[in-house]
Amino acid sequence: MNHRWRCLLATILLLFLMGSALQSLADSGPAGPEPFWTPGLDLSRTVGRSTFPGIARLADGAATWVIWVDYSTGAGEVLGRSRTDSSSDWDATVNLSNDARNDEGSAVHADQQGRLHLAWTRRMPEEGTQLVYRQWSNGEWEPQTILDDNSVYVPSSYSLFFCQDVTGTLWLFVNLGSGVRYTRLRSEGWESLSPWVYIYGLQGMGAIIGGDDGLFHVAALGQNEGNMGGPYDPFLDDAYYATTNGTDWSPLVNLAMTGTVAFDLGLAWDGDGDLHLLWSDIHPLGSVDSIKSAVYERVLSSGVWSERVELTQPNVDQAVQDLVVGADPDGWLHLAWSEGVFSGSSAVDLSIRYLRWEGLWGTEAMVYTSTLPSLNVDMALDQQGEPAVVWEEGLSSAEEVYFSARQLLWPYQVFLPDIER
Ligand SMILES: [Ca+2]
Ligand SMILES: [Ca+2]
Ligand SMILES: [Ca+2]
Repeated sequence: MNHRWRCLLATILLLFLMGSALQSLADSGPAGPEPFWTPGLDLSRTVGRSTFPGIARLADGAATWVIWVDYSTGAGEVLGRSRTDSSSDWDATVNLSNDARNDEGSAVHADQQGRLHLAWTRRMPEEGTQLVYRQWSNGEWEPQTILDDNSVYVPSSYSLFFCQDVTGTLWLFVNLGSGVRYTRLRSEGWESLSPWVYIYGLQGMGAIIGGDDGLFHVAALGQNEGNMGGPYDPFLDDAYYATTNGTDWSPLVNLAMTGTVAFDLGLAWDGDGDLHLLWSDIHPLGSVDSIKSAVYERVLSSGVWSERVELTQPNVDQAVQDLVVGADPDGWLHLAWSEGVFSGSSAVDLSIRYLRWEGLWGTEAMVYTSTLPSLNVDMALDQQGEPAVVWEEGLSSAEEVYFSARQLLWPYQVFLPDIER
């Protein structure tokens, strides 16, 4: 076909498409924008396992960072990739740990001053355990700082939680089993870590959030128990709640009780000042206590906890795994989770789903549909309250880190995909 014919055909096609678009606009009247999840983008693309992604958006909206732990060199490394939000163009992957020892358990947080805070655990048998910190500010990563140097090799990486208190001070909580300690960021840097405190009944922190009351509110895993207080399934957990000022802790209260066990936990304040505590139950086949696999919620309003409510739409053989929940600047809540179906005793076809709360929980949306495991979802919200999620995708020997963002598309708008550089 010669050039003139191609130009003519292209012009005819364009006129046809414009006509169709105008016709559909006329048909639908003043249609609003439609929410749309961008196709899952593989951000890691390494030969080894790429796991436990975290996502943070800078407060000024300039960039999004995705951080994960990668095993392509044998020992774990903390890798990161960023996108300038105005261009949707992902920069090359950077190695943020870059150390022969095992770097794992990363946590990332964007503060209101436009900085990123990154912490992780560095371990090596015979060489002990370190808590490593790195800050991104003024457009670059500062050198690594060692916040704690322990000659003991601990059996797993620490669970790390960045959290702001009511005054805006940033805290880093460090959890290992029933032990918790913290450090606070001062103008001269991080304080020395507080001594370990051991919390009766605590089997692991799931989420922590600062409150207007000056306390931190904690969702935690503790012993699975029934009405008589005794254990149902000693190897499974229930969802517990406590408050702390960092040093002193209230007793842990079991919010799950009978009929469910807890696997993953989330916490968020809504715009009315009510606290939502969510947990996932993954064990209907492994526990006499679990009725079904689902995401459950209880809400603390004026000092009273609501009854347990199932948030996920019930599906046949539903298999829910992990979840993440967050609040946007308007006080609406956003929930993303991993859900598939049970096939025999294992969960298959795990996909990523999304639900938002605007006074009531809305209708489930699919973020990413997959026949491979889609797990360990994390989420960040922009100033307009639009979420972006990351998760690990693939078999448990070859996961990659995937990204998808919710966008509002007007009927005549064209989706421009993220670019893999
Ligand atoms: Ca990989
Ligand atoms: Ca390393
Ligand atoms: Ca229970």
